[in-house]
Amino acid sequence: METLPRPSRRPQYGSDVIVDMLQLCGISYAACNPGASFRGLHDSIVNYGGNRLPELIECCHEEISVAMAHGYAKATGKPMAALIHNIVGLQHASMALFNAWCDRAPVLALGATGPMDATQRRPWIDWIHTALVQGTLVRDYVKWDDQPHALAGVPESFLRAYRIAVTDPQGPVYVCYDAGIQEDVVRTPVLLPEPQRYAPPMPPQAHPAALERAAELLVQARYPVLIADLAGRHPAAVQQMIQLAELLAMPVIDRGGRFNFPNTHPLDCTDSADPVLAQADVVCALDVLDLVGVLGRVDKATRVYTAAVGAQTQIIHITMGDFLIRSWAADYERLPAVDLPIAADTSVALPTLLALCQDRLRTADPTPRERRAAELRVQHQARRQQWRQAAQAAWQQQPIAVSTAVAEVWEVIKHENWALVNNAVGAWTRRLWDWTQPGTTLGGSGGAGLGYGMGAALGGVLAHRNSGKICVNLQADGDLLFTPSALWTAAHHQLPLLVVMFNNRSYYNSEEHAIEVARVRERPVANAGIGTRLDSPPVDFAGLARAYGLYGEGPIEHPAAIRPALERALRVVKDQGTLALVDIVMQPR
Ligand SMILES: Cc1ncc(C[n+]2csc(CCOP(=O)(O)OP(=O)(O)O)c2C)c(N)n1
Ligand SMILES: [Mg+2]
Repeated sequence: METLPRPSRRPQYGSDVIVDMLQLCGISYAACNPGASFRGLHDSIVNYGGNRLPELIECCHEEISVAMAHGYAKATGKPMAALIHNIVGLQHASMALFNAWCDRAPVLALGATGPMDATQRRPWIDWIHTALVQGTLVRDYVKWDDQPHALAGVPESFLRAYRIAVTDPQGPVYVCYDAGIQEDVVRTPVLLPEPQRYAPPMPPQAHPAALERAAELLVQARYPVLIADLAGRHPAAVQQMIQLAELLAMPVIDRGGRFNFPNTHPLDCTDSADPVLAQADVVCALDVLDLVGVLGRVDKATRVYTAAVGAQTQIIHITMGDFLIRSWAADYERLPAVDLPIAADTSVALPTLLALCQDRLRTADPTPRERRAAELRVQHQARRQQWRQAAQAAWQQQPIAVSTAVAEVWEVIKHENWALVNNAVGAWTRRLWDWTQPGTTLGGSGGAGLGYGMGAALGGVLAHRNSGKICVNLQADGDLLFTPSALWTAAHHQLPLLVVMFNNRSYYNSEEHAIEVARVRERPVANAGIGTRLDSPPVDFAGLARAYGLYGEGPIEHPAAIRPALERALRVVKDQGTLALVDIVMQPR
């Protein structure tokens, strides 16, 4: 746990103590939309803390504040705070908290309420904005919520919240501060704890016998397959997965909750999961959120599930997932059949598993593994080649093909030190770009709640602030229309970000469902665009960026116009250190 020296200043008000705790825990940023319920905390951050540790990041919607903290947490592994105004702010924040929850991302949501002493409330507003207990609104999708009753309990409550958020499986926490507690004068000195003595527990190792069994299964396997989802949240685990896969010549399927495996690696089989799974006799899953979903396919129209693996395939799953289950949302997914369930932190279990496999293979004949590795390498190269050819073949198409836009962005950023901080275009980036380093991508929203992209991307930018990294957001149109005012935050705080609009002028996912249903019911497909398309009128996203004082280009409708526009936008990002947006109108998928 990274902690800082105790503040030398003396807290005068309750909210000063909260700032001391934020500083002690090394919280760099607090995103907020303002509100009277935390006016005490606001004053303490800017005047007592000097707007450092944390620095306020002003947002125009609480959903953006939390999405920023969500993206930041994934990019840094550390939580940042989101300050949330009583009941109303919390209702706006709830969607983004749900995303962070499903994505197992640590977010420090700090709310405010009251005063709980009813005699201190102003008429009307303080009453309608007070709830008993406010945290119940989000209790089902935060790991913990609290509302300290008195100032003396604030430090411990804060430490507990921090610790719970960052302990695996990670997740958001919500702590609500009574306006009265924030604004009261400190009469009795509050003892500040030493945070390092309250650090999160060391991550757990797997049961030794279970790891032995896993190693045995893997080395005996005819065709073992590795599937990873959140394991890459520990950057060290990426190298461990590479070593394990190379040792066993295992094809790897990266589910992409975090960056797990380089797409340039010859064992990466992410885009041919089904043929690989069909051959698997042993599957080793690492922190996979929806294992049943990976191991089979559901027909979109009929909802019938077909397994992609054979009934005899042995499944190993190393995960801490069993320790974070709630009843309200079914984000625990379908109960998977697992032959060897192992509760452990993957980054601790993997080196041991690797060593056990190495031991067992010391005298084994390497030929079958070498042969498999060679086959997989050829298949991998062929697939990458096919994708490049497919993109080239589609290059001239108008409307612009998604692959064209993805390929053009790659040409512009490939020599930069880049990070993909939001990726709304699915598979094509993985197919055409080189993803080699941990952290080059951050994964998705987790909860599939729209409005995530721009806020999360800006959280990624905050994480890489002053690092020289070029942050890229491949942004969907419908998603941005939920939270467009995130652009104002980017402008206000000078957050450099290359935004490329993948603008299909549609809530296309929904349009696609409408097409599917109409087809099955033999009704007119032509009506699928009613209530789903965004083309009448088309949104001028470049104009939207300009309205917030930012650089915007587009709409771009010709393939040849993409690259020069991207190059101009990149110059703005680099030279002016601000956000620049290029709006590309393209095919739906
Ligand atoms: C808050 C919220 N409202 C509605 C939906 C339902 N929904 C899922 S995908 C989708 C369309 C998304 O459109 P866009 O972001 O433009 O992406 P596209 O599918 O067009 O690529 C909608 C409306 C949702 N997931 N979240
Ligand atoms: Mg769209």
